[in-house]
Amino acid sequence: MRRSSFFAATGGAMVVAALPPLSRKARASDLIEFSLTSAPLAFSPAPGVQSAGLAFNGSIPGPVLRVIHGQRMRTTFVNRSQSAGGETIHWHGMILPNAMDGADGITQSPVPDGGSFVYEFAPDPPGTRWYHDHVNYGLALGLFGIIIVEDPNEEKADAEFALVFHDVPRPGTMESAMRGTSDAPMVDPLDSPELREMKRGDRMGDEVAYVAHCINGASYPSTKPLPVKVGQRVRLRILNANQTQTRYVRLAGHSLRVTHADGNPLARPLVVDALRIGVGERYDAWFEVTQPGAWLLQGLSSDPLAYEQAAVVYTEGQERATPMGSPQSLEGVDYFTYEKAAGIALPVPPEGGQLYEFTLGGGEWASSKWTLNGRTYPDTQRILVNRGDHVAVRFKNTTDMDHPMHLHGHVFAIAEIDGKRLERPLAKDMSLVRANGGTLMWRFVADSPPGRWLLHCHNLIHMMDGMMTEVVYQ
Ligand SMILES: [Cu+2]
Repeated sequence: MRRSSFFAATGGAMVVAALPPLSRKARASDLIEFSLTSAPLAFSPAPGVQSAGLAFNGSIPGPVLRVIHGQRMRTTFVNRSQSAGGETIHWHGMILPNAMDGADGITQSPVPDGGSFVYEFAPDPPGTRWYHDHVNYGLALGLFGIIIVEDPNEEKADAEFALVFHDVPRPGTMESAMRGTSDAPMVDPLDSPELREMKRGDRMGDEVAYVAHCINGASYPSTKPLPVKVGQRVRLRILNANQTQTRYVRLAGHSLRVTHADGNPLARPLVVDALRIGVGERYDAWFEVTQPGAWLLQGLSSDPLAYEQAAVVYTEGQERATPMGSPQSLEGVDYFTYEKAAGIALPVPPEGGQLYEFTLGGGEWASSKWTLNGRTYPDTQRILVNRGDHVAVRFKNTTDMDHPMHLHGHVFAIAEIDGKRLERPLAKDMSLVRANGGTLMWRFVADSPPGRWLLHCHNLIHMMDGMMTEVVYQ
């Protein structure tokens, strides 16, 4: 007999309460049902900032969905967004039937306003994944959330928090960035490789201006604090849902023990001072509370508004203490990189197989083209595979921006960076390819369900301006 259990994913303000463990009833169910409704949401992420967004179930980010690996999940999506182009839900980082992938115009038609669609699959692999709209600007306006696929065999934390870093775009800024005429500056923190590679007089044209920097939908000091206790080992599941920018994340007074990259376990945890999280990436980072106090968890940048992207971590009785913060700089900060990570805990795809090479280009001033080998989607070269093929994809970035490259429906291994082979490849579904000549190579086995799987830059501007292709199972 199949048992089923229904959770109304509730709306309202997102509370950074420690994530509750699943109820006994939910654990005993074979099938978990969720309901997600998209609709316009007027919200104020910071004092004086009014924003017209789109939300799942009335909150930005949408509710944290949680299932146990092995359970099936059925999600009824109802679109009340009033968007002309419709919406879909993409399950980012999941290996799932192609028809459930939510790729607009590829695996399904967009769900029109007033329509609905049922997504059903067994979420795999376990880890911190996310879900988001895959049509036009829906993602930038707020249609995203974290989904946790719990691995029952994993080390348990004493407390766990899901944190979405996202930023609210200034109205019209996405459109001007797509035309390549944006006046928004780059805002990476001082001493970041991104900022160091900027040349004098660089006119970006492609940056998006943000009016508020949020953690779970609010700016500091309105962010919900994270209550912890002395002696706890705390697990943070962090998503960068910003559409265009890398985030450096630091917790003052603590190092972070990174155990998972994009939800996939590292062979060995890596202890760092800060995370470096590209667009769409997730990291699981742990810390220990060894003494009473109050500390800021911050997203670092050179943007004067950046102080707003922070939340207080405090022990009982320290609610009113002035929290310890970190400088808005990376000088002397040991931050996470793919090269430092101890690598994959999954079988490493063997070397060899078909190699595909893509030069990442475009992004000239006043141009609305971002390209793969000089072409924009849908005229880009496809990767044609037969099930079981070994595939290698090498990117060469000739532009002056990093590109967060993403593949739907697969976990790949980052096998080589800037021509250097990684001793232990890193299992990911996102990968930042360094600007100004950087190269990066993926290896994967084409053993996902057959279909058409998008491969694209997850910078929303670059994706919509053409930096996209498909892996097609023949
Ligand atoms: Cu890009």
